[in-house]
Amino acid sequence: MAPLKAVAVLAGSVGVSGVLHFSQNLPHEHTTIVGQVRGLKPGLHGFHVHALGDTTNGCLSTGAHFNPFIKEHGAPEDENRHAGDLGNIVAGEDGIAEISIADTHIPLMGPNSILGRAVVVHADPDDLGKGGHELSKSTGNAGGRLACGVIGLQAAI
Ligand SMILES: [Cu+2]
Ligand SMILES: [Zn+2]
Repeated sequence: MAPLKAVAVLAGSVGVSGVLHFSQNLPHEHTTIVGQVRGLKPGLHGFHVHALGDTTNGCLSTGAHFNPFIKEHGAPEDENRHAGDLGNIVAGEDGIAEISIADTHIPLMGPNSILGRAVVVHADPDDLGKGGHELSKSTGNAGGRLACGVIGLQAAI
């Protein structure tokens, strides 16, 4: 069975952009995400898979964090986390975040596939559910949505 590949082209209203490549080799194995996001303020930025691939109202219409198992917001390494909770990406002084993630909660295959949903990059750090803010357990209080992209199928080469 060939690996399943997908791509998301991120865009937003504030000059943040990027391309992310997704790959999964087998059902129940991890999905990898490799790519770059540019135009960011240096530092941490919340990074999630949101439930909907709807960008009719920009990133606002991509819904909440992808959460098929009705859990609370958390860190990627937490058992109690939304499937879409990928923590933070880190932009350097050049505003570029290099992304290399392997995660078992975001399959491209099967009933809880992230295909057709959206990746979102936020203005602020994700507090991973531990910030004590009223939004910590739902969004990580990660602030506005700077850029997003729909996760779409790519040719398996
Ligand atoms: Cu988000
Ligand atoms: Zn979440």
